[in-house]
Amino acid sequence: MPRDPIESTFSDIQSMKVRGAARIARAAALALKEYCTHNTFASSDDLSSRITTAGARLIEARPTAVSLPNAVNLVLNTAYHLKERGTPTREAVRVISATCDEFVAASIKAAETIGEIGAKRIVDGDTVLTHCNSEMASSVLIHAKEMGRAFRVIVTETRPRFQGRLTASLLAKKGLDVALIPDTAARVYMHDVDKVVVGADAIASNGAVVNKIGTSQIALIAHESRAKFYVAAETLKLSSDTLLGELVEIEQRSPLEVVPKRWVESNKNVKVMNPAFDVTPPEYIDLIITEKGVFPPQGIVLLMRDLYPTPTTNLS
Ligand code: RUB
Repeated sequence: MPRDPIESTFSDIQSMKVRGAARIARAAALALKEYCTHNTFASSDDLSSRITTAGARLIEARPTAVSLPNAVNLVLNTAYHLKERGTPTREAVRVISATCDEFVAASIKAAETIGEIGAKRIVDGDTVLTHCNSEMASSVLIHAKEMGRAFRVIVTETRPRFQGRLTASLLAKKGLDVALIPDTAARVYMHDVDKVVVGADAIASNGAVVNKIGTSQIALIAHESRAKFYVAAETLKLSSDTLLGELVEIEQRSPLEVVPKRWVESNKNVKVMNPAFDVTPPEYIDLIITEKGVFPPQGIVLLMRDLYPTPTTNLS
């Protein structure tokens, strides 16, 4: 049977075969491109309606990374406008595919730009802590190394899925001086840390950052130790719906990521909870590094109003 790009990408994202907010967004855009180039459509109306259903399915794969709906909606808006203009189907397919490719190229470029901007904040002698596996945070550290900065990196394991191991091996391959620690050792080592750099799955209009579970604890102890706390994230992570009072949904994942099945079976009275993300309040964040420059968390709302003037309702 031919591969269904929507269902296979849905399952890759849900199972975390594809993970990390930027990669999830790129995978969704490429799935929509494949969907529209490998199917036949009766009209641009038919294309717009079917790609909207496909996009809605992809958005359901994981609820927290706002880059996913932001990427899908960009493609769906293009399809909608092409339909409204009565664009011939073949041309509509061409424009939508080009939009998806441009989105992916812009996302890769944003990671480079964030790396270049963020690297300027790392200086010789620094100890930098990072959590989970963020392409944007890693880009900052790799660019700093390429700029010749001498610093060391501490990476938390990031239970329960151990994404920190991915980060540690990536950075070590790039020649960085890396140590891996259990999440529970973060406070012990924070005394040595000058800066924390993490990524984001969503950024709210008040500057709060949603990222991998454990991030907010690290922010709290960084604050206690007077270490700087930086978030590296493309503007695609801005959740414009939060301007309208919406909350970012925190994904709860399977208890089986935390404990083995036989343990669950022999401890039926224990409820095992596994939230995948948490929220770091703006007061614990020094800077948000984006491809459009660096912002204090309090400045995010202005950036959001510039980039998303009409989120869902006209606020003016
Ligand atoms: C990944 C995670 C990352 C952000 C940012 O969580 O929390 O810090 O997604 O990543 P998960 P990036 O492993 O559950 O997807 O900078 O790569 O977009």
